[in-house]
Amino acid sequence: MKTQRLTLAQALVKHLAALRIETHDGQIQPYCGGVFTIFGHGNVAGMGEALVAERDRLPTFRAHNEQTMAHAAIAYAKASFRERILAVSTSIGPGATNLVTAAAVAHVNRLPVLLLPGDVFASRRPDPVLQQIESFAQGDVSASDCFRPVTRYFDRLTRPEHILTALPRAIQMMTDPANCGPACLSLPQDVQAMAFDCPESFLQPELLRFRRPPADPRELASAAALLRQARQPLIVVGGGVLYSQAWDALRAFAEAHGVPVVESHGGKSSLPWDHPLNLGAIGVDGISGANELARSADLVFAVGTRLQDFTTGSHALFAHARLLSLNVQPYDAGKWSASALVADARTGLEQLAPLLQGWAADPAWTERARRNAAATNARIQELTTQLPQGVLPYDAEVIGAVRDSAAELGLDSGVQDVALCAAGTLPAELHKLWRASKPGNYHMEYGYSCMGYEVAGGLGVKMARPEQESIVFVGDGSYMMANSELATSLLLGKKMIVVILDNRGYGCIERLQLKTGSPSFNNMLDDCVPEGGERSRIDFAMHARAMGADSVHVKDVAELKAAMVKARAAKRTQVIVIDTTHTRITDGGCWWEVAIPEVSDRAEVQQARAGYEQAQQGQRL
Ligand SMILES: Cc1ncc(C[n+]2csc(CCOP(=O)(O)OP(=O)(O)O)c2C)c(N)n1
Ligand SMILES: [Mg+2]
Repeated sequence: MKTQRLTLAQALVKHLAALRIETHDGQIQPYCGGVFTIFGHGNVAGMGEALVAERDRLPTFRAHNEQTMAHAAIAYAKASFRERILAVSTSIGPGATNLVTAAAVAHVNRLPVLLLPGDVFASRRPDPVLQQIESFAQGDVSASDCFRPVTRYFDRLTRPEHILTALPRAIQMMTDPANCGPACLSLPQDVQAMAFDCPESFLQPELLRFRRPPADPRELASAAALLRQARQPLIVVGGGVLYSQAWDALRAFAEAHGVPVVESHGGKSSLPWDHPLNLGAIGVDGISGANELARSADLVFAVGTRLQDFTTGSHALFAHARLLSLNVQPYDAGKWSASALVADARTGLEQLAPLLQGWAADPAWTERARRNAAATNARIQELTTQLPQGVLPYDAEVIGAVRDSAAELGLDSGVQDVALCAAGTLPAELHKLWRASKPGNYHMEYGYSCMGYEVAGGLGVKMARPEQESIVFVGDGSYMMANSELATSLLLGKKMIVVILDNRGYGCIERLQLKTGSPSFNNMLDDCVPEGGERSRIDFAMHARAMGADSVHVKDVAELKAAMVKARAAKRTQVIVIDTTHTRITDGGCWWEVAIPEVSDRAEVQQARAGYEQAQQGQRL
């Protein structure tokens, strides 16, 4: 066996640089697009030396915060339909634990990212090294153990040759459609620098391919029988449809059988917004037309969705329908006593086709859905084009102006733009109102809904899809939580357009607080000034300018549209700030379970509790 004397870090980096993947459409591409890293003593010597040597084959990107550089890597994987990844290398201690929230983001969203935190000396010679947490009771515990519950594969490499088994396992998991998620290889700093005889075959890894697991014949037959009984079926699509690139199969299925489609946050953009059977957003953030139809469905065919509470209206939305769930992951397929159809989404839909020949939904149901979809789109047009008079705009009007600015340049926003968001009021409005014409053009991190994903996510999207406009919608609260990768976007020459909606506080939580019976408390900035404090006056445009971006604070929706036209024409990162109100929203008519106190002196809370208990009666249990 031919070998090379290499350190663990050198072997790791060379393997990553050599990895190729055959994408679903048959192209051969590098699997790892590069490595985000912030160096510290825990990785600068070991990983740093290995990365600089391979920088022509595997680019290294410097960022400003470990959590957010991992967010960028996660967004990159999502925007690539999980076909390509970025790796993330950090120092030990705080550099490593800064990654933990991002690991959780990737874990819930089933997205691949290779996390490479440094770890304390395996030799224990300098114990405690700077930034070692020191457990009194467990000698083998370090900060990196925090990754165990939030990664799908965790390994601490205490010998250099461990890389030979650990890295292929991590990659196997990340390219497996059912188990896909974040992998963490924790790298003690002395082991990173230790040499071993690395087999040359490890440096020329085999071509990676994606699997499309087919359905079990008996599950398939039961699923077909269930569908054939349905008169008012409804397809609920999730992110699995996008990751499986099943959009053509989905469209063919819906059209062949006259089945209307509604979209979760993860599934939105699987069908173009104006497809006659696409009713749009379902659930807590859904639009009333889709939610209204869902209540009458007799069979819900869930395709590639985790069925989280926002999709199911906390299990009260289609509580009485039968549930059939096509999912590549059995954990998801079996949720809520669904009839499970475990398979890749595209393969499963294609396998069902011959078994369903001649079957169609009740024509009156399909017709009702078509009318509903047309009416919903007319309503969306109305909501997103009204100009508020004498009051602050709300998110719908901002969304419309951002979208319609494309037409001024002869562009189609639905085709050109990737709209990205994660938390706050905006997800509910974008879910309902954003128009996406192509798969992946709606990028919502709503598995963890992690404030601070947005700006960094926009960077990751631009890295994955340089030919598209990466448009970040972000509230003032989320922007304040994490924004430093704005500077990274300029450093790396990755343009994005960030639209900040400044309603001066945590608007969505304020509304939730009032709805649950509490008074305004600790959410809006003006309600949070103690004696001796100062009224907050954050100048977002000035802040963005200080980070190197071009920025403007517009005074209304008309100015926003004009600024967006300029921003689209620009080459570098643009930030547009607009003052908005949190007091107007687009209601979708769907309940969400938020636990209300059982006892309280406040009449408003008692009343909210009574409503809560009543709504619970409608849940599927
Ligand atoms: C990291 C994190 N912390 C807390 C929350 C809970 N949370 C969800 S939305 C929100 C407020 C968002 O404020 P902003 O971005 O200004 O949006 P707005 O609702 O005001 O439009 C909070 C605190 C969260 N989702 N993520
Ligand atoms: Mg806000």
